[in-house]
Amino acid sequence: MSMSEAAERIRERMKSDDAVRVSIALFGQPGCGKSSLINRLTGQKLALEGVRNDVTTERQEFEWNGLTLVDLPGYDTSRFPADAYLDRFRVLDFDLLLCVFDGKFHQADTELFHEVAQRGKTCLFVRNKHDTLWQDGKELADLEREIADNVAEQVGARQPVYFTSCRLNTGLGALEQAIKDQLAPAKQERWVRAAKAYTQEFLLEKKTLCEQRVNWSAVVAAASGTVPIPGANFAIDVPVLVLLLKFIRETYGLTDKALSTQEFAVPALAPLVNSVVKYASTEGVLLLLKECGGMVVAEQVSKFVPFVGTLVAASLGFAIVRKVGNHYLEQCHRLADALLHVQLKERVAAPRA
Ligand SMILES: Nc1nc2c(ncn2[C@@H]2O[C@H](COP(=O)(O)OP(=O)(O)OP(=O)(O)O)[C@@H](O)[C@H]2O)c(=O)[nH]1
Ligand SMILES: [Mg+2]
Repeated sequence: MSMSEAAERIRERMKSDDAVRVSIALFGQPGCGKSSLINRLTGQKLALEGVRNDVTTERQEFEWNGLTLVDLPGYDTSRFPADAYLDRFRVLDFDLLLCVFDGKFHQADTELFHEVAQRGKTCLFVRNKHDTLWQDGKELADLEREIADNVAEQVGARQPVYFTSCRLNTGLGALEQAIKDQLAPAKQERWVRAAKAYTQEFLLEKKTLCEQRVNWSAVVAAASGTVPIPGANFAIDVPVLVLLLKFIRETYGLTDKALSTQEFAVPALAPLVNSVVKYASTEGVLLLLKECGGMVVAEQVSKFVPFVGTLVAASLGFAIVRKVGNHYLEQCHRLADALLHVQLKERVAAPRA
C-alpha cells in the first residue's frame, strides 16, 4: 500500500469515528440535579443549575463533542399517557437513559422505567445529592442499602444504584464507567472523548485515543504536505495538525470556556493552562512546529542519509507531526491530571453537608 493510499484510509477512518454520536436522556423530578449532572459529566457549563425549569413540557437538549444530553420533562401519566410521552420525546431513540432522583424514589419514575425497560432500553439509576445523605444513628452504608432496596422493591428487580454528589464530585467516576460499559463498542470511544475524566484510568483512556489520533494524523499530514517547513526541504499539511490539536484539547475538555472557570484558577496550573492555550491556534501550531521541527530534523536526518526524495520528506514530516502532537498531548494530559489531583484533595478536605 502506498503512503497516499494509507493516508486516504486513515482519513476515512477518522471521518467515520468523528461522525459517531452518543445520546443520553436524563429524567427525574424537578430539582434532583439533572442540570448539575449534565455539567459534571461533560465538565462543561452547558445547563443552568439551580434554575427552576418552568418549561416542564419541553425537552432541553445540550451538545458537547458529539454527545447529546437531554433533560426530559418529568413523566406524569396525568399529562402524558406513556405512549405519547415516549413518542413525543423520542425516548426510545436514546442510547441510554439515566433516572435521577434525590429524596424519595418517585412513582412516576418507576412507571417510566417500566415503560422503557419493556422496550429493551437500558436505564441507570442515579441517586444524586449523596452529600446530603445523613440520618442520626445510621451508617452511610445502611442508608445506601435502604435506598437500593427501595429501588429494587419499586421497580421489581435489583438494579445497581449510582450514588453521586455534584457538590463534592463524588461517584462520578463510577457513573461514567457504567455509562461507557452500557454503550455499544463503537460508541464507547465517543463517550471517552466527551466525558470529563474523574479517575486516572479514564484519563489514560483519553490519552490512548489521542495517541492513536496523533499517529494517524502524522501519516495524513506527512502524505499530503502543503506547507514547507523552513530550513527543511519538505512540507506538511498544517490544517491537519491544527485539527489534531483541537481533537486533543477537546478530548481533555480544555476549551477556552472551561479554562476560564474557577476550577482552573489555581496558581499551580497556570503554566500548563498557558501552553495549552498558546499552541491551540494556527500561529501556535507553526510556533510548535518551529520548536519541535529543528530537533526532529537533527535526530532523524542521519537515519535517512542513504535515501533521497519523497520518502525522506514524508518520513521527516511524519516524525515532526508525531513530535508536535505528542508534545501537545503531554501538556494537555498533565493539565487534566493536575486538575484531577487538585479536585481529589478538595474532596478529601470538604465537610459533608
Ligand atoms: N448538596 C447538593 N446539592 C446539589 C447537588 N446536585 C445539585 N444540587 C443543587 O440542587 C439544586 C437543583 O439542581 P439542578 O441541577 O438545577 O436540578 P434539576 O434537576 O436540573 O432541576 P430542574 O431543571 O428544575 O428540573 C441546585 O441548587 C443545585 O446546586 C448535589 O449533589 N448535592
Ligand atoms: Mg434543570
